[in-house]
Amino acid sequence: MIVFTGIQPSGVIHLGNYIGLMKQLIGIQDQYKSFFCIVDLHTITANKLAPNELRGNVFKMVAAHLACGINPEKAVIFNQSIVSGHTELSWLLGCYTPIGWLNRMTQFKDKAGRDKQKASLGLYSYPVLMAADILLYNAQYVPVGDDQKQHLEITRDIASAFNKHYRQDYFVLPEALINSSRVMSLRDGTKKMSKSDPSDYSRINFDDSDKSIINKIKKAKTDSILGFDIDTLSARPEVCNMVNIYSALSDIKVDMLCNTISKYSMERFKKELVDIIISTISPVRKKMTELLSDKDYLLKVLKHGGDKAAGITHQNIKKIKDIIGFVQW
Ligand code: AQP
Repeated sequence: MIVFTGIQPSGVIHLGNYIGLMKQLIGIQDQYKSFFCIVDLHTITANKLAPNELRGNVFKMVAAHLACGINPEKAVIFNQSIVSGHTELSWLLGCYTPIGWLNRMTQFKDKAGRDKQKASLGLYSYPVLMAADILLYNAQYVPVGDDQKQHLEITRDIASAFNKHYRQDYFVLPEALINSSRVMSLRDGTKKMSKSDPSDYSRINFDDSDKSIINKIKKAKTDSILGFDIDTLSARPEVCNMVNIYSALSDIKVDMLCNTISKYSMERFKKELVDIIISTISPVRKKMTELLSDKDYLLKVLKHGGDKAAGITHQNIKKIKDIIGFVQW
C-alpha cells in the first residue's frame, strides 16, 4: 500500500500542521510505502517568497520531518520541484479536467480573495497539480487535514475521467486518511491556524521560544464564561480550540479532559496548556536546530529521496504517455 502526502514550505511548521498531519506520519511510515513531499511548487502559487526564504523553508521542513521522528530510510522525503514528473503529469491531467470542476474549489475562492482576476493560473490549477502529486505514485491513501477533502475528491474525479476515456483502470482512486482535528487560529477560533496568517500571534510555530509560546497563549483570545463545561464548548470557538489542542497533545479525550478541568480558572488552564505545548515542542525544536546546522546532511536526505522518487515516477510517466499515444523511445 502506498501513501503520499505533501506539506508546503511556506513557513515553519505550526501546531496545526503537527496535530493535523505530522503526528500521523510517524505511524504511517511503519505501515505503508510512504512518500512525504515538500510541495514547493504549490507554495509559489500564492506566496512569492524571496529565493533565500523559500530555500531556507525547504531545509526547515526536512529538519521538521526528521525532528518529529520521520526516518528517511523508511519514508521517501523529497522536494516536489526536483521530480519533474509532478509538473509533467499536472499538464497532462489538466487536459482531462473540465474548468467547471475547478470553479467549485473553495480553497481557490478563499485564497484568491476579492480580486479573482489577479489570482495566478497556478493558484487556479492547484488541485490539478495536487492530483498529479498523488496519482504519479498511484497512492492508495493520502493523509490530510479535513480542509483538503475537496481536493481529494477532485483527484478521484480526474483519475476516473482519465480511466474512463482510455477504458482502463490505470489510476488507483486514492482515499483520504482524514484527520478531523483542525487547529484554529489563536486570534479567531473560526479561522484555521495557518502559516500565512499575517498575525504571528495566531499560531504556535515549532521554532518559537518558550517565552514566545507563553506570550502567545497568554494573549490568545478567550471569553468571559467561567469554567470548561463540555456542553457549552461548541459555542466558544477560541476556548474550544485550546481545549482541543490540549486534548490532542495529551491524548486525553475532550470529555474526560473537561471533567478534570471543569472548574479551572482560565489562568490555570492556560498555564497547563503552555506546559504541554512546551514539552511537545522543545525537544523537536532542539533537534531541528541541530539538524539545520548541517545543511549538507539535509541536502543528502533530499537527494536520496528525490532520486528514489524520480526513478519511480519516470516509469509511471512513460506508461501514461504510452496510454495517451505519444511517440517515445
Ligand atoms: N490548522 C490546521 N489544523 C489541522 N491541520 C492542518 N493542516 C494545515 N493547517 C492545519 C494540515 O497540514 C498539512 C500540510 O498543510 P500545508 O502546509 O500543505 O498547507 P495548508 O493546509 O494550506 O497549511 P497552512 O499552514 O494554512 O499553509 P499556508 O498558510 O501556506 O496555506 C495538510 O494536510 C493540512 O490539512
